[in-house]
Amino acid sequence: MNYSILKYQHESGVGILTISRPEALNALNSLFFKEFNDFLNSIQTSETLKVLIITGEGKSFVAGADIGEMQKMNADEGFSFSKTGQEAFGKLVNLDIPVIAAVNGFALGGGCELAMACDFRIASLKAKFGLPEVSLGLIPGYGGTQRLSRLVGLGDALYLVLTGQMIDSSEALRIGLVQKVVEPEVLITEAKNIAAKIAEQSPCAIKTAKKAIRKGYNVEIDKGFDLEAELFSKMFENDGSEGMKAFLEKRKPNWN
Ligand code: CO8
Repeated sequence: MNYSILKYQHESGVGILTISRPEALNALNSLFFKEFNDFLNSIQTSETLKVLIITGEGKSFVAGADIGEMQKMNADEGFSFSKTGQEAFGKLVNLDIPVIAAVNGFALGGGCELAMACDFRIASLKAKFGLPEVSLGLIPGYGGTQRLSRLVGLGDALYLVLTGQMIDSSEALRIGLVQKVVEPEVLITEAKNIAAKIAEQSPCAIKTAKKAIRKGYNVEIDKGFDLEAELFSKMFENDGSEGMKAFLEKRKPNWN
């Protein structure tokens, strides 16, 4: 895989994808989406990758969609740029494996939307979050108007989008936009430790738990319970029997 904006390392089941366009604070342009789609296609069939971490190079996670590129667009091009981002982030959400955003700096506009499309977010004390699109005469267009309220509730979503205000990582933690805040120097180590903990578990249980939560979140709760029971029962024909047997035999499980 030869990319100009993305850098990728994979070790012991944990992949780290770094968005590297620091001269523009890692702003998302068309080339990014081309490379990101290629990357997501390439990992979909990986049998060794168990967790993906996404981070940014330099002082920014991602400072938004590329304003210079968007400024030249008409409404049709804007629609298609929005759809490109929504589809790519949708593909990320639908990966079988968990995805952790390790937010090192600015996560603004499309960058905050990318972080929200990950399964959860670990932030450095230096991270800053915001959806400042209204200050550009725009609105969030990569899923932000829909995902933010689902993550933090209606009031905080409306507050953040309508004021365009940037918040620090402590405030992001308070409203539930991030799950953990750490010192900048240990951000990647902490993300790797969490990823390693997940990578130890049954890959089938991890994939199935993610599916139950993600799919169940978008349906009526009774349908979610049905989905859970169906997926739960399938685990008995998979790693469930080995996991419970290993517990009773006081040994480590050998996952399928
Ligand atoms: N796009 C393009 N270039 C950018 C972006 C961006 N989003 N953000 C920063 N840059 C560039 C700057 O222009 C500057 O370039 P140069 O050195 O050539 O002048 C370089 O990065 C460094 O930036 P600054 O000098 O501004 O760095 P500061 O530390 O002074 O400020 C900020 C950092 C506060 C992050 C500031 O750069 C900023 O406000 N950036 C823009 C943030 C923003 O508004 N983001 C939202 C963009 S809109 C969006 O994301 C919509 C998503 C949905 C799209 C739907 C499709 C239609």
